[in-house]
Amino acid sequence: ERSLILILGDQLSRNIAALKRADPDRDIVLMAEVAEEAGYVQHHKKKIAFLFSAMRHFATELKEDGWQVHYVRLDDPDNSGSLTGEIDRLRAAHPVARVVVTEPGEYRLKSALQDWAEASDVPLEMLQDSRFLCSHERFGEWAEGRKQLRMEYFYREMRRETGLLMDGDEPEGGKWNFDHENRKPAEDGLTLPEPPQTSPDEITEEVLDLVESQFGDHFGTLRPFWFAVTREDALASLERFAAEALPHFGDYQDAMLEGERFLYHSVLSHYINAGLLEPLEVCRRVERAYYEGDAPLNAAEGFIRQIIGWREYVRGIYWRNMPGYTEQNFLEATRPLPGFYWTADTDMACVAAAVSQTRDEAYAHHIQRLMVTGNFAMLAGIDPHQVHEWYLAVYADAYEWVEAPNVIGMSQYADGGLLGSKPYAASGNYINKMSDHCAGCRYSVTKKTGEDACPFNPLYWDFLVRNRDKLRNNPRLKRAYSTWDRMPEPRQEEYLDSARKVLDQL
Ligand code: FAD
Ligand code: DLZ
Repeated sequence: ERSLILILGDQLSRNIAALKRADPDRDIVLMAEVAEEAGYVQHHKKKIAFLFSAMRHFATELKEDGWQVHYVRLDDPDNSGSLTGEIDRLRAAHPVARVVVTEPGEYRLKSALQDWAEASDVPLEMLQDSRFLCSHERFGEWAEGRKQLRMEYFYREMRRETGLLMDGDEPEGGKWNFDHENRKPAEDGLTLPEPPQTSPDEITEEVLDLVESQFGDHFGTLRPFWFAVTREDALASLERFAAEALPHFGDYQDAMLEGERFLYHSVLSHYINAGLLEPLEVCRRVERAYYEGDAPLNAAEGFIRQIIGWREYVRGIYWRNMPGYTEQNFLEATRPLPGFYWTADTDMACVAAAVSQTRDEAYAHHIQRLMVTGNFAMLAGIDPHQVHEWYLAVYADAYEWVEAPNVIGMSQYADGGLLGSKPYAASGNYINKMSDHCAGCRYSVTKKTGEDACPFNPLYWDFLVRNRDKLRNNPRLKRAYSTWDRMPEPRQEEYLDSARKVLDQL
C-alpha cells in the first residue's frame, strides 16, 4: 500500500525518520514550496532562498537515488498555498493509504497537520524526529519532579549518553565545563577565518530571482548569496570550521568586533537545523579535532555543549511548554519594537552593527543576539511577542522550537526563569568589555547619565527599578539592587530621568 511521505523544508536529510521507513519503489515523496510557510512571519529573503534552493537540491538528489518525488514550486499555477492543500492535491491524483511525516519543529504546523488528519479519510503517521538526541519522553523523564531546570545538569546526562568527550565515566579533562577559560574579549591583530562562500549554481540563481520577485518587500539583503545549499557543501563548511575556527572558538566565543561578523563561530546552525548536517556528526568531528590535537579542550567542550546541551535543552523546554510559551510576558513589557530593528538606523554602534549584519547575512552570533539586540529589547521593555517575531523572521536558522526558548526564555526573561536562572541584563560596560564597538560610538559608554551617555547605562537601572517586585528575590540580582539602594537619591533620579528620555525617543 502506497504512502505519501511529506518532507518539510527543514527536514532535508536522507536519514530523516519518514524516509527511513519508506520504500522508494512504492511510496511517493512530497516536497512543496508554499505561501503559508514562506509567509507566517516576514522571513528574511536569504532564509527563504536558502531553504527553497536546499529543498530543490535535495529533491534532485532523492530522484537520483531512485525516489519518486513530487516537487511543487511556489510559482506552480495550481499551488494551493499550504502543505495540507498540497497533500490533498497529490492524493487526488495518486491515491495513497496513509500520509507519513516526521514531527514538524513548530507547534503551529504540527497542529495544522493533526487538524487536517482529523478531518481526512486517510491516516497520518507522525514519526519522532530522530535527528535530536533527546526525545520528548526522555526530556520529560529528566525534567519531571525537578524544582528548577538547569541546562548544566541536563548536559551532563547527554555527555554520558553520547559518550562525547568522556573518559570512561568521567568527563575528559576531569571537568564537565571549561567556560572559565573562555569568554576572552577580542584583541587587535587576530586573524579571522571567513566561512566558505559557495557560488550560486543555476538552481540557486533561479530561486534568487523567484525570491526577489515574490518576497521583494521582505527584510534583508538577498545578494550576494553564499550559503551552502547541499549536504556536500555544508560538510565542507564543517571541515573549514574544524580546521580554522574551532581552535579559537572557546577563547573568543563571547567577543564582538566591529566589521567582523563571524569571528570564530561555526556558522553552521542553519545547516544543522535544516537537516544538511546532523548534530551528532558535527559533535563527533569536533571531538576528533580535540583527540587529534587540532583543538584545545575548552574549545571542543564549549562547542559540543552548545549542541548536545543548549540546543537539545531549549527544544525540550519548547515542547514541554507549548502551546502558550510564546505568549508569556512575565515582566509585562508592552512597548512596540523600535523601527531600527529593521533599518539599523541608530547611533548605538553595537546595535547598528548587529542589525546591519543581520540584514545583510541573516546571521548574528550568540552574544550579538543575546547581549545587544536582546538585552536592549529587554531593558527597554519591548513586548516580548514582537521581539520573538523579529527573531523568528530575521535569522536563517530560526524555527520556533529553537528561537522561542532563546528569545522568550533566555533573552527576554518572559518565562519568568523557567529556562534560565536570571535575566541577561547588562549595561554598556559589558559591551565595552567584550567588544570594540564603543570606541567609535557617538555615545559615551563611560557616561552614565545625560544626553551623550550610552543608552544601555540608564536603561539598565531603569529596568531593575521598574521590575523590582518581580526580580527582587532573585539571588543573582541581590548585589545590583543593593548597589542601587546605596546610591544617593539625586543620582537615582538622574538615571531614571535619562532612561525616560531614551525611552521617549524610541
Ligand atoms: P556557534 O556559536 O558556532 O555554536 C555552535 C552551534 O551550537 C550552533 O550552530 C547551534 O547549533 C548551537 N547553539 C549554540 N547556542 C545555542 C542555543 N542557545 N540554542 C540552541 N542551539 C545553540 N539558534 C538557532 O539555531 N536558531 C535561532 O532561531 C536562534 N535564536 C536565538 C535567539 C536569541 C535571542 C539567542 C540569544 C540565541 C539564539 N540562537 C538561535 C542560539 C545561537 O545564538 C545560534 O545557534 C548561533 O548564534 C548560531 O551561530 P553559529 O552556528 O555560528 O553558532
Ligand atoms: C521556513 C520555511 C519556508 C520559508 N518555506 C517552506 C516551504 O515552502 N515548504 C516547507 O515545507 N517548509 C518551509 N519552511 C520550513 C517550515 O516552516 C518548517 O518545516 C516548520 O516551521 C517546522 O519547523
